Amino acid sequence: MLTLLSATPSPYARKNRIALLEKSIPFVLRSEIPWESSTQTPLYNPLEKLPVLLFDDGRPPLYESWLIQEWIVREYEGVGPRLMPQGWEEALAARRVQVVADGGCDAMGLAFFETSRGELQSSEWLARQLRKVQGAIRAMDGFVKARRRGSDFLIGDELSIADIAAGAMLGMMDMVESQFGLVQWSEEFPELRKWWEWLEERESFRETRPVMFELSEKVA
Ligand SMILES: N[C@@H](CCC(=O)N[C@@H](CS)C(=O)NCC(=O)O)C(=O)O
Repeated sequence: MLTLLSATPSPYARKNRIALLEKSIPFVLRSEIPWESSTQTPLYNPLEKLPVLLFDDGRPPLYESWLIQEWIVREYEGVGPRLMPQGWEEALAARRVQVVADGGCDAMGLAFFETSRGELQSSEWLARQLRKVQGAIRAMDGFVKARRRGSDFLIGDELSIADIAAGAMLGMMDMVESQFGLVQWSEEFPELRKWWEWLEERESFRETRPVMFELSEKVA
């Protein structure tokens, strides 16, 4: 049985959870708070980050959400939706969307912790990260507008790692917009919002909506 170390608000772990659910692969979900001293994450990932995929047959843990996606796609190639376009150009395009989505989440994470630094907060650093967040959202709007005529999905005609990554990033942005007001995107990008809301109705997305937790220890 597979175990996924996850965090309830994590857009990265959400990508892997959605891929596993879409392919109906059974797994145990273990939710952690990777910023707290009680976390088990460093036991499995020297970078101390979630998600981590654990195997029960002695194989070493797999970490980094894009790498776990690649593993799922390859290992379960004939099971359920492919999640990766077959042609090289389209596969590259899907991975490009994922890079932008993950990078947008990285920048938002840095911005979020910067706001907790009180008088040490750097307005330049915060502005830089939020600019990247806006850039990622704008790029996502472009990807949605550029999708193939007649297709709901970002690359080709089927759900892929691109839609999953974009949806997970926008889910994070939605949570941050409503709970912390660090970003506003819904009004500026109505078509993107509509596409994301459509995606969120999919069962695998509904089952994995992000839930914020309280941090009891100082992180930054
Ligand atoms: N590039 C990594 C990012 C993962 C990441 O930042 N995860 C957060 C949780 S949402 C984490 O574990 N942070 C702990 C830390 O940065 O120390 C991936 O895609 O897996």
